[in-house]
Amino acid sequence: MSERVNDQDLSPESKAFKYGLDVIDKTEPLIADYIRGELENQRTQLKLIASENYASPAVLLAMGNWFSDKYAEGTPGHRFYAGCEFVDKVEVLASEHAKELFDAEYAYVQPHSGIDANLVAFWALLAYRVEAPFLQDKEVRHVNDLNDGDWATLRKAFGNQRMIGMSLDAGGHLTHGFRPNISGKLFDQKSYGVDPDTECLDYANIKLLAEEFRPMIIVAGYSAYPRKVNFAKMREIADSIDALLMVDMAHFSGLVAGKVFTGDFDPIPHAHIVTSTTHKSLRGPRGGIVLSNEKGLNEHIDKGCPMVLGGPLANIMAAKAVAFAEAKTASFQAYAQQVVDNALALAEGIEKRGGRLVTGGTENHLVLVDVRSFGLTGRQAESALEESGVIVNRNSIPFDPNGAWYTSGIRLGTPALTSLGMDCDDMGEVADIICSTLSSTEPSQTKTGEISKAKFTLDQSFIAQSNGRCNKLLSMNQLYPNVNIEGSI
Ligand code: DSN
Repeated sequence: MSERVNDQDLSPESKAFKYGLDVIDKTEPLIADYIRGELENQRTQLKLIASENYASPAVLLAMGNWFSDKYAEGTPGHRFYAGCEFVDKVEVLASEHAKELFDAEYAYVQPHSGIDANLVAFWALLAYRVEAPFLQDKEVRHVNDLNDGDWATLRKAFGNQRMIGMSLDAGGHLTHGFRPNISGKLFDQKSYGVDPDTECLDYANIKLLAEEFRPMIIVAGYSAYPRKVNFAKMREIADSIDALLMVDMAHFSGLVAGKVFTGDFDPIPHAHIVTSTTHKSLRGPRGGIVLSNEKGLNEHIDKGCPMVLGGPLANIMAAKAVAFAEAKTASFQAYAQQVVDNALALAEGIEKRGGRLVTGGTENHLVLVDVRSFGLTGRQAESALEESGVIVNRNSIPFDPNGAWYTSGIRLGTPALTSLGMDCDDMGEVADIICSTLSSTEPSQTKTGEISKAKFTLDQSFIAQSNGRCNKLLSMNQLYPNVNIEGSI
């Protein structure tokens, strides 16, 4: 907890947030209280959600201003609204920063989230591969110029395409063609999994599936796979069947930006199109981006709004520009390397204490623990750890016998704790808190005498001790050490 100090001694960051909260207090004090409460929670819990991070005060402040009030559908210089002088500057700057950061020819910074970025990418690929050749064949420039019969044919062609993506239990993502997401309703999808013995991707098998199924799109990328992906190999597979390679690097874009993933493991030179969120390991505001080096694809990506996106959020694009500027620095590269070093130290610490690691280890920012090694389901492990002061999410593991709700795993990520300044020694302590909690957790019995998949017992004094250990780590590695909001009216 920050100490109360005189206003004149406050840092600029403290003044910005403290006075901002004072303004909100005058209109809806409950919201000001909830904002303070969230900071307090984030300062007192060990955050190991692999997809979360802590954006800098500069990124946070760039989001909260009058850019939020401006409509700007279209692209810089080609808007459907007047008065976009500064929105244009913001979008161009964010896009230039992204191109330089990722060494990409083209960057579209409007998507509001990862799902949106993937939707933009899917529609751009469909427009590139299906719509544009069809219009050319019919010798018209625009879909509005097609007669009703040809339009019906084109619409059927959109719905008649195939894709492959990584299966959910192997660590793939719902937006990679699974039925609960629009991508699964739009495309005929088959998924590739991992080798049952190594739990790693088997490129020969992916190639076989691709040759058999002949998808138009191959999606690579994951949200719970603790290994690197060889994008050069994925591109070879795509080229061999004339498919388009799309990489969703939402989880590891910070490691690409920080030059930890290079060569075959950097997706930008290999994929036709790359999507990402901006708020995970990249440590920016919540949002998405689309990158490409493919000639002719950019004009279709540019149509993301209004094809599948609402008007761009200029305040968020401004915050993306700030985050990309931060990610271009040497200190961000050191951060990205530390994220990976910390994940390795965490993995080793957990394995040493009896936890089974999916794939036997990690090469990125995340660790997937098979909590059956502690006699628990993922659901029990997630809840017990929350009581201990450690925030994680339960996750399916390959061939999970407990299904997607209870699961057999927990996913741990190091981007947030690394942003706090924690190092490999700290990861030893984190591994010990996690493993001692899981070892001390006992599944309860259901009313019918079976072992529950959700309920458990954990000793209260143990919980207090664990929370104390978490708070000690957090007090030595404070969140926003120069932000003090104590004493707001
Ligand atoms: N945000 C993603 C994750 O937690 O990996 C899910 O969409």
